[in-house]
Amino acid sequence: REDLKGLYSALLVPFNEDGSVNEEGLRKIIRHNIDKMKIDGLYVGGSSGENFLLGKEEKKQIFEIAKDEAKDQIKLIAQVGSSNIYEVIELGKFVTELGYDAISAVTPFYYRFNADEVYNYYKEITENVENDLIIYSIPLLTGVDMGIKDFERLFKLPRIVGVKYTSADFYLLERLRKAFKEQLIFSGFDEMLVPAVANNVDGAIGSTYNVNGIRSREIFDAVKSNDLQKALEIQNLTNDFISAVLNNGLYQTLKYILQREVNSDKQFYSRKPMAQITEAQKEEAENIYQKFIK
Ligand code: NAY
Repeated sequence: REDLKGLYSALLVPFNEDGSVNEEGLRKIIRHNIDKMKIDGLYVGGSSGENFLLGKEEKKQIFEIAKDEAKDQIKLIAQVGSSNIYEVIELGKFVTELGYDAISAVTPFYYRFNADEVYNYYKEITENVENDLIIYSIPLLTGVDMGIKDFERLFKLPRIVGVKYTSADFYLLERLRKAFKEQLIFSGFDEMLVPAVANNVDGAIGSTYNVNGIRSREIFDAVKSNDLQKALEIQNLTNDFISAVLNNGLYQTLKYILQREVNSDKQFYSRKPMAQITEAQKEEAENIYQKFIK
């Protein structure tokens, strides 16, 4: 469990124009994360990987490529969750075979599942997949809001080792941290890294670390060594970057920057129904790249 701590990029996935996975581009992004961003691990199959737009075989393909490229150089967490529990279990077994360090599963969404249903979903996964599991809580996108009692019950399940907490509720984060010292808590909002680390999270998982990993590590370390002034300075600059990216289209802009960083002559497309980057967005993405990353 201790070994899983650290800074993870939520892996972005480049697609070809026809919607298939751009394997060469994906390998380059993984290398960029390992060699240049010096990241501790990758979170594969998250929102940032456009995972919820993909079929089962495509998810497997991405899990395989990521493991094949990263080998044992960094830690790998596979997000296998969805509302199809049989697929979740199949993917969980698949990535465990491949050697992933842990699995993660988003709360089941779309239907308004009650707390018992959410609990039973995790219970069933942990009973069937022999790997550590990190709950993926992202109420903003799933509509599933969990309170301290819900977490308490889930954390008693033997294989559950923590939560990827993508929420701006710092009161709940503070309560969770105090109550569950043994559980791993990963912060999910890159723009709120300072307050998350100040609340003693064990790590962070985010999309912007794919291109802003070095600065994010500096923020993490500065808070840890009680240099709040320095941490805030870098967070301020980082958030100028993140705000610009969010205003211009999150995944489109990050993928444009990655395409520039890894020198790919092929465009990194998004998966439909995500929109493709427009000429005006490209121009702004280039400005952002020149200003903050290059
Ligand atoms: C993932 O891919 O599952 C995530 O990392 C979730 C965390 C990201 N949240 C979303 C909604 O994309 O990194 C964050 C986020 O992109 C970043 O903080 C900018 O808001």
